[in-house]
Amino acid sequence: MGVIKNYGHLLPVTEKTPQITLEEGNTPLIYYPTISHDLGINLYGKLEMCNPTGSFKDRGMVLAVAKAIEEGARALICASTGNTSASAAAFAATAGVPCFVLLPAGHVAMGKLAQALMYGAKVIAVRGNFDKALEMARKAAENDGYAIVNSVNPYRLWGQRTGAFEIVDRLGDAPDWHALPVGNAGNISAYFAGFCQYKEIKKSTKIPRMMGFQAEGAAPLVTNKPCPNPETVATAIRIGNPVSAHLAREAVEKTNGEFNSVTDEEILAAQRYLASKGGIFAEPASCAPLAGLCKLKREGRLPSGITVTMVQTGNGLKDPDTALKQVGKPIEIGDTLDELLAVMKG
Ligand code: AN7
Repeated sequence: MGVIKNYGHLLPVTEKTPQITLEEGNTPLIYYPTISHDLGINLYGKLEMCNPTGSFKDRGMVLAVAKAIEEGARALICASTGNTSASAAAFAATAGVPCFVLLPAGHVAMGKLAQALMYGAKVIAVRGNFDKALEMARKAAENDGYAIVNSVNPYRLWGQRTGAFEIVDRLGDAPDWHALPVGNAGNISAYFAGFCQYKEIKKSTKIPRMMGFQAEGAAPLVTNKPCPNPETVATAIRIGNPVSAHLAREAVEKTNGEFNSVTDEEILAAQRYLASKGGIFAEPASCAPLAGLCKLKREGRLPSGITVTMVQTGNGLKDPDTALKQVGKPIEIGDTLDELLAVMKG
């Protein structure tokens, strides 16, 4: 059905809002038996990578694009580390509006770049980082007829609240902890707002501790100051000056949550762990929460028996380069059964 049809009654939707959809949302919430056992918790993954463009961005983008059209926009613009651009380009395509996307040149995963180009967006590579590209996009959007669809657009965060609604609808109540990767800090703010909204209308009895994980080389919310030259293998969260920092801080403070950082090595180890023990191949940024939970476990700061949900924000297939650099090559053999049997015997 999609986010607008499913949850429109809880969102700023009117009869005039175009009913755009790519059937985003309604993603699986899966239980990880092996990893839960290892960590001594009940661990669930919200598979946002199962959205139509392979990331969580579709939930907010559908609403941002629908409202932009409702309000008379003639073109969309965004800056992106990759996933926002893929999502914006896809919804622009289905809605029939032009879309301009600004990407940090050379720092976007291959799959995301392919997506934006295939959906037909005008793709512009900026020789600078994401923060700089976002500044440019915001300025350009001041021109008449352009709608900016980054998470500075409030409808993005409204749409992304629906992830929290679905978790509560599925579990029957909110989890104890909710863990997610933090880049521009929109998603953690949106989930917090969603959990609060659901508690207010008595769909849940509690609000989880909001646990935000950043990459060590791009951790402005942990260090409490902007990071002028963010660097991490998790290019999705290679962001030094998050626009929703104030909202994210509020989410963490009000829930007694925390921001923490994990190294690139920890992120990649978590990516292999999630794939090989959980059966889910998520992109590096999406594995920051699991890396963070493992770190807290090592430090003796992960209470046993709690229910934790983590957001698997993007699909591992978007960034095959990073994956292939970590794992061995296939074992190549000739086309004889003897060679195959020899390999199988080890
Ligand atoms: C896979 O696409 O900012 O903290 O421009 O792609 O809400 O920014 C992506 C962010 C986490 C961080 N995981 O979410 C963009 C962009 C993945 C992401 C984040 C992103 P926010």
